[in-house]
Amino acid sequence: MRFDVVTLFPEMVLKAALFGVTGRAIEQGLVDLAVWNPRDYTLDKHRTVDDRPYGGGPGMLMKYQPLHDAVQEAKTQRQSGVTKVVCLSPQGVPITQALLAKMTNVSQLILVAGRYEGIDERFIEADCDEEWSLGDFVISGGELAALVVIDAITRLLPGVLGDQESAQQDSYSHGLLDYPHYTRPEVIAGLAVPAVLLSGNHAEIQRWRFKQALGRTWQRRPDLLQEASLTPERRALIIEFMKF
Ligand code: 9D3
Repeated sequence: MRFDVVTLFPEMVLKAALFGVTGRAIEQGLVDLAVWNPRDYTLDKHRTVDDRPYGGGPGMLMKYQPLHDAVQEAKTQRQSGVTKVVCLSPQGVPITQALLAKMTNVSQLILVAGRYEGIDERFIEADCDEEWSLGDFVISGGELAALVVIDAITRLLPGVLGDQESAQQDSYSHGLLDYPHYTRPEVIAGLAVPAVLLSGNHAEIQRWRFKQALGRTWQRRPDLLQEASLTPERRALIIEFMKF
């Protein structure tokens, strides 16, 4: 899969992507990453990428033409298959694992990172297929969001994770938060590893972990527990969890 990021801070995206899982995927040729700076597509001597909003108000907007030309240049690098253009902005639909999973069959994903107060709406209407957000909080631009998207999609591509990690990913598609994890030593700051994890009883360990996953989801993310998925068996486990 090929990622193209249109950004005023290309080195921020390139450098960060070279770490860890994404860096390895790029080295192995499973992922290609290129960056395009709209400033390189300006036509005036001051290389202007921003302008004032019609109707007034604070801040500046990203101009249409440099963004449009940068995206067109990225499209000339198109592989066989589908190209999608996604704009990252606070007004986008919130990114979910399901949304990202749908993108694994796209061969070129062009991610447009906004800066300033926003982007001329005609660019979003005429040039973008989708508009995505990280969630309901404010960050300073779309670059970190583009990196999040690249990381999360790369992890889903065949051959990127080891067999064990991939299988684990499958088993967490049950939509619950993870259970707590412990490693050596057995006691830290007076806190002991739960006895069941030392028992060697794998059925009991599985039941305890599932109870923890359900209980923590109920406590912290009740929005993830749709009424439908709360079987009588699961309700009983949550009630058992509540007793601690
Ligand atoms: C005053 C209105 N603000 C919009 C909520 C202004 C504004 C804040 C932050 C305009 C642009 C930005 C830059 N943010 C992004 O480009 C961004 C973002 C975000 O701020 N939150 C969550 N997801 C994303 S994706 C891109």
